[in-house]
Amino acid sequence: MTNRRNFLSGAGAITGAIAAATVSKVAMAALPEPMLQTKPDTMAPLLPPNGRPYNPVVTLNGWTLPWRMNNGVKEFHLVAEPVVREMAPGFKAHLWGYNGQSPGPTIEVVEGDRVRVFVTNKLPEHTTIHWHGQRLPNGMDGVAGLNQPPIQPGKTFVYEFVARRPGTFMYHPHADEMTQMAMGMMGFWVTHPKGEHPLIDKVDRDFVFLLSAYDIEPGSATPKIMTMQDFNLWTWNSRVFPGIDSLNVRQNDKVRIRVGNLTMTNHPIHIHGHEFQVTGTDGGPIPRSARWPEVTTDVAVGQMRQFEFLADEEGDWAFHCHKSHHTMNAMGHDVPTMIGVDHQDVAKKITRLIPDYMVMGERGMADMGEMEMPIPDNTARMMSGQGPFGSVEMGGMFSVMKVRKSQKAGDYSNPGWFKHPKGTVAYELAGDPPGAARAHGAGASALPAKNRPAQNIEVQVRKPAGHSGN
Ligand SMILES: [Cu+2]
Repeated sequence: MTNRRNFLSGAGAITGAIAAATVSKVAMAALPEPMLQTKPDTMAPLLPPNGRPYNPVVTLNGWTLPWRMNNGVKEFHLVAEPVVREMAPGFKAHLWGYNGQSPGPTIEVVEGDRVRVFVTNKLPEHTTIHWHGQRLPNGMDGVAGLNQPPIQPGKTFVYEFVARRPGTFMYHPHADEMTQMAMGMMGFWVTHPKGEHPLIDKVDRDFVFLLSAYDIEPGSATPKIMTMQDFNLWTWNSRVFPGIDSLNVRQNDKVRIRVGNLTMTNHPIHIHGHEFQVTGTDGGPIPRSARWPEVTTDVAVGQMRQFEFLADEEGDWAFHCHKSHHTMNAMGHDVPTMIGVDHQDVAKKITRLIPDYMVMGERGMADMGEMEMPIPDNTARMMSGQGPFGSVEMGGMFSVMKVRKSQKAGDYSNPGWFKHPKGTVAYELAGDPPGAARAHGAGASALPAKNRPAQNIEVQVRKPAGHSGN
């Protein structure tokens, strides 16, 4: 961060065109230099000069916006602008965002902080920012036309309010929302509790994920903004697997994951190997007596959820949206189901006309993950990501939580793949399998003749011991 020193020393103010008449003289004198994110890597939280009374959140493949104090007010500067977001290696999208990236930087404050946010508009059209979930004066709520005039291109507006309640929040435009959210304009906001809070526990790792969706044709770079439902890219912090960093934790770390959903559909968020409790919603922390254990929690449109667990099982655990189409990237949605269809003969005829023609999907779509078939430039593979045992066959809203005993205190670098203890990995059976029970009349006979097993396996259903039957 070469900008950091300038920022902290207060040097460098925005000049010229952006210095707009809408900002008062007092505010202009204090306008902080806009900070930019230049790479999609996860950035370590910056240390404010006077320390911080909280454990900062980790925005995977993102960052937290630095602030500066001005007479007891925490000042931030957001710049709404076109950005280029690398969604995965080899695939860059042309989006709109804040301070160089989409999503915009995470804003982190403490309950009771007075916050001043300068918002400079470098988009080709007007915008506003709505502070989703916050208690604030009505005129700071950011709905264009209702609470304020829109911020015209080139202008800077000032929002100021007290962060009254601790919790998980988001920010996004409330002007030409359909376009601006389809283009990636959104960010996360976390208000930490002031001191001890009876319902908000201290955690070792605190991850934030903003869910968004895009419709970008394979080979192109700009989202189709009129799309209502048929999105083809499902992203976490505007990244798709294998472009999403892993969640690296030490064994027995207390982990909190905060999720905000600014897509047009719900997402059942699922973690492997552990049970969690939803400890907070958009409205704040949940009373302890009302929490229950889960392994999947649905995050509906416009909602925020935070859930917590003890990461006590070592390993590489999948963490993903459970809608299977949301763990795939562009392509695949218009492909007919070919399972069980023998089209070798047809393929031979087509190959005479089109030499590069490939038979696809006859045995399912897993081949797609392995074939590495040619795809248009600037396109994320539909399902990919290499793991220690081959292709993970995932895309979109998928990552891995890496729980390690050996992770040193304070070191959350990527430990690589899990080394499974001997005898703890599923293995191929040598020899013949034992008989398997199957439902009457189902199974092999439904397959085309050439795919049927040579013989049916004898069905043996045993009653549980001690059960007298009926
Ligand atoms: Cu989903």
